[in-house]
Amino acid sequence: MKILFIFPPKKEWAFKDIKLHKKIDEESGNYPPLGILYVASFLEKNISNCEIKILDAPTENLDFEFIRQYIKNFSPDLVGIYFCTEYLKDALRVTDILKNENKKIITVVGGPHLHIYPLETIEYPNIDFVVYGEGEIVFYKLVETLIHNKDPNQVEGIISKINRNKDHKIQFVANLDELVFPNRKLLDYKKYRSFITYDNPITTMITSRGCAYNCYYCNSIERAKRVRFHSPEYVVKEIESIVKLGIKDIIFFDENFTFNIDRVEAICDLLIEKKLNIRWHCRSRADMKLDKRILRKMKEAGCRMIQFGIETATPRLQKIINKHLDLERVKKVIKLCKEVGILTYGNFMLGLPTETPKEMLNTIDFAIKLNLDYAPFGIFNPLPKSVFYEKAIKEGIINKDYWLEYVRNPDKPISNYWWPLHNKEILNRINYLAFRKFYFRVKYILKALFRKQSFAQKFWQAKSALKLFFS
Ligand code: B12
Ligand code: SF4
Repeated sequence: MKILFIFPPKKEWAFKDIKLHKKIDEESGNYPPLGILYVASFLEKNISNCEIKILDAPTENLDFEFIRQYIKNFSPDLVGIYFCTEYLKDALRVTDILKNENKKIITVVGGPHLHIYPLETIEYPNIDFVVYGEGEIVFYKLVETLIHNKDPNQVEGIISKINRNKDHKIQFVANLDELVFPNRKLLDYKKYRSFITYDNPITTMITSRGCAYNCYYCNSIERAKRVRFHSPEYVVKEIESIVKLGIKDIIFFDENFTFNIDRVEAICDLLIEKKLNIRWHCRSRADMKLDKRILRKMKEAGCRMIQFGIETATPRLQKIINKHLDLERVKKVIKLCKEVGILTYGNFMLGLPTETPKEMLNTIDFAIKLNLDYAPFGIFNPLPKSVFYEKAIKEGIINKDYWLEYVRNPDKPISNYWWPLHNKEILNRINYLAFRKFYFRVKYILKALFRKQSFAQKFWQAKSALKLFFS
């Protein structure tokens, strides 16, 4: 069986006119489509006689015409397409191209969009199967069933036009170590680059799945999942396989890499013992058990940067978003990171429900005072299926389910993306101000110039900064 996976081109975003974010996104690098890699690699390992290819359109700069031609030449039996809600239109366009070229191609869609809108998606005419949840085992079972001419509608986690009315349950992988390392060789793996790492090429890893928290702005299905971990041995073996590819910079994209400190310590011990000499970034929360001892060990094991979701400097809003970070603790952890030589990155949101312009300005000043190495600021937009969005619809603050309208008809982009009780112009102005105030300071520029980083990276950052400034 010939199987093709497609990460669609990113052409038409759900939001009509958020320009700043789009520009930053374009400048920030490109990351391997890890979800597809996991699914493809599991299949590759467990089923022989399948020819597997992946097209990562954004990284390879492929347009829809290229995809059409590729399908003609490769002539796949089955195509798996990654769906993300904010680029739904592009993903649907890929399914249309596939069926226009050859009605017999089986189209299977998966990814985060299907975690939240599986039934709406199966309504589209050119989609044969939806994979509901984590895809490795479900997709493998589907392919096996198709190869042996059995009934695909019986596979748990598969939604089709025939079985859509059944009671479907989202699928998770119980034991992560039963999975297969993503086979990065299925991609042109040296092409992946990140704006903020020490050097390039980079790759990404997920060493745990799920999340133990419930931030009200979040729509990740992660928040509904039990946290599951890869064992330290599995993680370090995967890292060894990456080092063999000649890649030294790794970003761990786990929601919270430091959730289990004992596991972090065990991973660090193994990395130190094996002298793997890599540089890695991870994401954490400031209220984890990060003390000087563990941070020192992380640094010794190659940790270069920690990303913290701080979101707001207003204690009242920390409660409203159900994050409850103690801002004194945030200051302390950032200070500790600096003392041991780990770079810090803080995410912030502007325009949270009930936030005043003064509070937004205060958050910007807080980020500056923390002296973070990177601090992206985004305008809060209520995400579909997040607690904020659902509640606002119920209470009439948002007067229609515009995400559902968009999901049913993505030809009409979303224009009112911010919290409705805020003024869009003010939000935009504060958002630009945040970037200007944070990044265009003499102190910050000097710090960036002296940051330990490859020369090529510094050059890229300087060029992008100028581009953003003049735009
Ligand atoms: C790393 C990351 C990125 C990276 C890299 C993305 C990439 N190339 O994979 C960058 C920074 C580029 C990025 C960009 C964006 N991201 Co992002 N990102 C993540 C993050 C933190 C991890 C993704 C990951 O690797 N997960 C691990 C893998 C194993 O899980 P997975 O991708 O879901 O894949 C599993 C299943 O979904 C399924 N599956 C996935 N693909 C396919 C394909 C087929 C055919 C099948 C059968 C199954 C299948 O099986 C996989 C294995 O179990 C997630 C949050 C999260 N925890 O998942 C957000 C997340 C995916 N991102 C999100 C968003 C909104 C974006 C942006 C739109 C942000 C923006 N405004 O620009 C862009 C969109 C880019 C795009 N075209 O998709 C949302 C998506 C929400 C949604 N409903 O679609 C998430 C869930 C975060 C959130 N809660 O808001 N992101
Ligand atoms: S935003 Fe909050 S709830 Fe969502 S995945 Fe991250 S930590 Fe969990």
